[in-house]
Amino acid sequence: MTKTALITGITGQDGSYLAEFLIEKGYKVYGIVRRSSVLNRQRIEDLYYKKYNYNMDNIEIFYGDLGDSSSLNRILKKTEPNEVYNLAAQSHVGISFMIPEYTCDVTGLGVVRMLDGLKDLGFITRFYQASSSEMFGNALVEKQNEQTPFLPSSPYACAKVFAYHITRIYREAYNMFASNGILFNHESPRRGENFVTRKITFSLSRIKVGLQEKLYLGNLDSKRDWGYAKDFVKAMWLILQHDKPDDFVIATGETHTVREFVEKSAKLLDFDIEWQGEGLNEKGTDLNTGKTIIEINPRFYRPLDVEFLLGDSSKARKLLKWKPEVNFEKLIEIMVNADMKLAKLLKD
Ligand code: NAP
Ligand code: G4F
Repeated sequence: MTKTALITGITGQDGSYLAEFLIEKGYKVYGIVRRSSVLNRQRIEDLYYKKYNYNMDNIEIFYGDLGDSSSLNRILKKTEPNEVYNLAAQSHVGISFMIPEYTCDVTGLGVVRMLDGLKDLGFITRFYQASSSEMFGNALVEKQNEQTPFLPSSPYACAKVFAYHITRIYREAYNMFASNGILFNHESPRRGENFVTRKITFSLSRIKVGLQEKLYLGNLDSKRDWGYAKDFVKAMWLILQHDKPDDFVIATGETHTVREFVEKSAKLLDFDIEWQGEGLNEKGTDLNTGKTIIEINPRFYRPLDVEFLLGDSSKARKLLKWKPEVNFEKLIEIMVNADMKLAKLLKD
């Protein structure tokens, strides 16, 4: 029997890598997409259109929305999936301060809509919830693990804490196989251009070929535990293959500042950055050309930021035998190479 999986958020960074991973494993993948005035299927284009030439044996797409339970129920009923990966969310932390109500609706309540639909249909399905290290907020511990208390610092994180607990509650109350993957930041060439890592590699590459003059950033001293998205989607699958539903932290165990990410990316592109000034007046100048190419713009500061994240994924490493393959340096290299290729194409 072919295993089936339903992915919400299949058009996103993680959804697209997970779809590829599962199809390689022999799954039939169903994906939920939102209606938009311009088709935004770039990340699954190769898979859906080019590789399989609209062949629906491997992948099938349905219109739905996490804000609309009738569409979700209809899709669940029609697909009866063995596994559900709930990846759809308004996933931008900074933007969640601008659209808090919408974020809580989709990122928080959307999860109840999925879980309740599954409960009512009564299928034997394994459910994965995309929980986040943002839930820890500015946790006062050196490394965050499954025991670390949550202290959310944004509407996004607050919605994710709700989603985490409602997943646990459905597991305990209704005996459902519902697990949380508490994933630390993971990046790739498919990362949205307004997340800091991609913004850096995308903008510096464009500056290199003359398509852009400056890169504007916010908090340079914030620290994140950054991994590679392809390594992290494998962990999602392993979480649902475990013998019982449970919650797992997935992280690399290394933390770096945004500033370090800039410096390492710039070096690969032969920029020689010197930092001058402080706070909002800080600037990064390329000593090779004397041009200031990095400036701070207050609009990229958040009303409240998480300054430090560092994950302890010993539980997943022990029980799931998961470990990341790509380290910080290699991740930057992968992203810079992909964005430089793109910038050169755009330039020509
Ligand atoms: P992403 O690239 O922003 O993708 C989000 C996906 O959700 C997109 O496919 C988006 O569709 C879809 N979506 C948004 N609102 C929706 C709605 N109302 N109904 C249906 N679909 C909707 O995010 P990602 O980086 O792949 O992350 C995947 C999940 O993991 C998210 O839940 C995120 O919060 C969580 N997470 C991510 C990280 C990370 O570092 N990447 C870490 C921890 C947790 P469109 O393409 O139409 O916008
Ligand atoms: O890249 P970011 O926007 O990612 P953030 O806020 O850590 O959230 C991402 O990871 C979470 C897991 O921990 C996910 F749950 C979430 O869905 C998302 O995928 O920002 C990282 C850091 C922040 O401290 C931010 O203030 O970079 C800082 N930063 C500095 N300048 C900037 C910028 N962030 C963005 N987006 N843009 C800037 O110009």
